[in-house]
Amino acid sequence: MLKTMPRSLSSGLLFTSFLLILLGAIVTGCARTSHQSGGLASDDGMQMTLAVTPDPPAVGEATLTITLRDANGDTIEGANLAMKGDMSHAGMTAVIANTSQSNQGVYTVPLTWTMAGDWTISIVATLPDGNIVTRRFDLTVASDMR
Ligand SMILES: [Cu+2]
Repeated sequence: MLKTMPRSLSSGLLFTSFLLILLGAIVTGCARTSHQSGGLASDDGMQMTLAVTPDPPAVGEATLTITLRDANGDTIEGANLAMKGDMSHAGMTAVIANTSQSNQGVYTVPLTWTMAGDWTISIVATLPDGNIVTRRFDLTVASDMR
């Protein structure tokens, strides 16, 4: 059937299909990200949850508590976590934190919210076996009213 179409039309259809597939991938990716805060397992089977104190977050010092579990629900010790907090606007300096200190799979690390607004926290965990688990968490930081 494609053979009977003019060349430009068939390549146009191919390109449209490609765009649709790409769009589908992006939408799926976003949907997956939005579930991360609930600590659901992703494709890799690993579970990473993030808790922030104080909660709700406000400008100033904070503590991130990250829990790592494998596909069996067992806690993962000995991982190295690299965290990056960023906002979507231009000129923002990202906040960086690292830790490899954990207690039964629970990692805590201090961090300072430098600005009120919507933040994205990217966490890259390098597991003892060399596997890497990456998650993103979105949260909103309030201005400090204390
Ligand atoms: Cu900012």
